[in-house]
Amino acid sequence: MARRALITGITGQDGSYLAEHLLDQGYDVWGLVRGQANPRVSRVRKLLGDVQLVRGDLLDQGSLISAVERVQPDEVYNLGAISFVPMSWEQAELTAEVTGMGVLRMLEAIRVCSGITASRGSGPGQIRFYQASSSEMFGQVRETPQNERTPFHPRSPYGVAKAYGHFLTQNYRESYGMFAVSGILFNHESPRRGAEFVTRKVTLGVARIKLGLATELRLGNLEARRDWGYAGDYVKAMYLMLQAGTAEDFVIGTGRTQSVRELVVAAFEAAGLDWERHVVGDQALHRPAEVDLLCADPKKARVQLGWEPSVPFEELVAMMVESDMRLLSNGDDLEQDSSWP
Ligand code: NDP
Ligand code: GDR
Repeated sequence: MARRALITGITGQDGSYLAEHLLDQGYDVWGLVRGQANPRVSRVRKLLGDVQLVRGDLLDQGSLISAVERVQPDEVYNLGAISFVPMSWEQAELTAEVTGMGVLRMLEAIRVCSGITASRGSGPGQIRFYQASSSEMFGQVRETPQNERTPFHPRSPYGVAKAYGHFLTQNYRESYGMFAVSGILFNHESPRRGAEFVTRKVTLGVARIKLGLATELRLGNLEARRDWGYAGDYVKAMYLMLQAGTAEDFVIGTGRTQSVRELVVAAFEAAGLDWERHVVGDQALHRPAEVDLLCADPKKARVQLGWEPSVPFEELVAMMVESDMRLLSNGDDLEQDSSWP
């Protein structure tokens, strides 16, 4: 019988790539969707025709228990979250509930449905659990590159909520013997990236300027450095972590770091534009506390999982610019709230 996976966050960037990858592996794929008339659900239906949907919300314990009972998954990938860092200052409590407590609710749903207690731990045939942890947990780093042993110092309510989910996943593994792991993923991008994140904001901005739809692009901190990879590669690492012989956490990234300024230069160059004529610095788009430098040490994943990134930074940026040029040339565009930092 085909293995069965349940993905929370199926309507997001990673959810779509992971679903495609698992379908390719012959999985029976289910996605958890929320809301009454969530417009992103119809997009998922079109993009991922073979995925089955089950209703549920990370804010609602009962709905997660019902979803696990109905789907009877072999693997659960918990990608659902409020994932935009600036939003986590504006709605810190909601972020804690969805991004942090949501992990507890999902783990409890698995524990209850599997009949696991402290005295009766997890056995063979158990549900395997993947938690989408983040390099944002490192925050203000004292060492670079960052690996699985680097201490956390999160700099946003989002990072704090992710750290809670991370430690809780570790704790359920240690308390109940559950196969529960976290991937500490560094920034990963694609043409499906949300328009509010800086890579997509820049590539959409470049495409609009190139096509004469805009003249300027307002940005915040150009000096922050990130380790940017391709989302299609990173979902494969999630899958590999759940196929491993032992339950362990892994850092996933490229091992290279670029500044936002370098991202801007690469994107404008890809369209043959001079960035200095169009980019406007905006103090209002700076964050209350910034993560200045992230750079992964993905050695453990390379050695133990055989995982390697395949798309270099410049190629990734060019891919996104090209895709946004095509999108806008077809008369489509994405709504963007320009007040978000
Ligand atoms: P997206 O923001 O694209 O997707 C987030 C998903 O979470 C959406 O499908 C959204 O569904 C869902 N969601 C939001 N609130 C709830 C809720 N209350 N109940 C159930 N689902 C909910 O994120 P990405 O795909 O980029 O990231 C996937 C995960 O990986 C996230 O947890 C993110 O924090 C984490 N991460 C991402 C990295 C990256 O660089 N992309 C790096 C490291 C970690 P809806 O359509 O209903 O809003
Ligand atoms: P990040 O991604 O916060 O790293 O979180 P984002 O793309 O939002 O920011 C990256 C860096 O760019 C700087 N920046 C701007 N960012 C945005 N969004 N808009 C701007 O105008 C702008 N100008 C400069 C930011 O200050 C920051 O330093 C992402 C999310 O996917 C998280 O969910 C995930 O956990 C982490 O990556 C790893």
